[in-house]
Amino acid sequence: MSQTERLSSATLTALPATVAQPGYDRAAQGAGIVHFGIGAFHRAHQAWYTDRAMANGDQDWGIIGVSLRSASVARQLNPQDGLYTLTECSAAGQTTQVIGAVQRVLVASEEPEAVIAALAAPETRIVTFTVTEKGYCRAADGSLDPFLAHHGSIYHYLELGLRRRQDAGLPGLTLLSCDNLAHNGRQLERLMAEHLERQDPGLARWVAANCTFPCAMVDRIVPATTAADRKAVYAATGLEDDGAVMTEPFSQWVIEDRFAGPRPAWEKVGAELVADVAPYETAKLRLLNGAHSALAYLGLQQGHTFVHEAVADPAIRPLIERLMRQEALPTIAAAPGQDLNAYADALLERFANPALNHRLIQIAMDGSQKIPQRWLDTLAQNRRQGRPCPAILAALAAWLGHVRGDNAAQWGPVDDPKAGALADAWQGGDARAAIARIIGKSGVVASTWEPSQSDLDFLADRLA
Ligand code: CS2
Repeated sequence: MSQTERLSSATLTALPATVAQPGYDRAAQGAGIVHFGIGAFHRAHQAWYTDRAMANGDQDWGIIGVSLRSASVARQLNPQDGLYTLTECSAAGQTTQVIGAVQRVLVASEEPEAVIAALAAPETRIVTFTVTEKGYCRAADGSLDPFLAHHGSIYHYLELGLRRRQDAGLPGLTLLSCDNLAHNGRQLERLMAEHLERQDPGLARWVAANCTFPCAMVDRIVPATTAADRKAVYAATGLEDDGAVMTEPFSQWVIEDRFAGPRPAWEKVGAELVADVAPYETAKLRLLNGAHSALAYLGLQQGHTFVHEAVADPAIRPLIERLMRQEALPTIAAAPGQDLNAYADALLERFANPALNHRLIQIAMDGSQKIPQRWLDTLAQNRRQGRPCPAILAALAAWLGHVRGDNAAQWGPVDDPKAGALADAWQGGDARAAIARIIGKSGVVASTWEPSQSDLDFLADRLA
């Protein structure tokens, strides 16, 4: 065998015994799931659970992945028959396995008909989404931005696929958002309804009667794969893998039990099916993601590159502890048995994982889409309860500095769909004016919170 042979169905037999392979006959599996946004996170999370479910005896839950625009994942995975490796990294070392749940990847902008046909296939029962916060096409007031929704969005393809199902008399679908939005299922349901009310009210009624939109909390830290990671995977497997994903050992998926039809028995392979996801989702967004974004902006400000460096910095660590335990935690009504202090302890340990090399700049992207559910809702609730939030305010000041361009010399231009509007808000350089243009009722960022006079003093002082 040549040294540069690539992972595929044909080369699986060449893998060493240390690399676990799909525990089921891939060729015998139909596809039951269409997934939009087949990035590294999906491959390390929902696809990993689904792979385990099929190894556990579930049949016909193969995944057809869809990228809305970029052909890069299709180029990585299609020549590999959808196969890729997942490597769990911790201080104790790395374990690599091959995941077989993904059957193929479609690029919607290049082959829209194939995407519509996959959505309309009788065997498709579930559509899952990891299209990131900006993929939901929300305007600053939270409503659907019709311009964004009309141009190659999930809504466009769903409309065409669901209409074909309606016309064919097929059952509806479960549309399962796996993005880090508050009440993600309810938001997708509302935004989809707004789109269909404009396009086809009859289809809107059919969707309301035949489809469901469960909420879900998804959690696994998945840093972007680097060239060095691919080399390590090659060393462990003897095969090139362009689709390799690196992740932590931890994983959690809490799903609202609200399916329109059949589903894999994900609960038998580690997922939790519950009546109400809200306490898990709120805790995850405000503690994990809230702390993550704070580490990103405060860490970049202090010259760090990775999460594990920022969380170990004595100038940052107390703020992260405070943000989680004194600011976010009191705003969450825990579910029975949910121990939020233990959750915060576990998060600090996960952030400290020295083997993950999770880049702060990766978390720093798209802040305008992330901070509302990570920080601003927490600030609003604490305001009502009369509790000060100096840690979140310090993080917010660091973000405002980031979008002003404070880190651009080292890390390049601000990566955010609202980068232009954020830069415009900073024109003139006056911090108070910029803050007013960025946060508030008609600001760039959708906000349930507005700074008080003393918050403004605090922020402006830090930005001086
Ligand atoms: C991170 C998340 O990039 C980010 O914004 O906060 O991707 C985070 O790693 C995941 O939500 C963890 O489950």
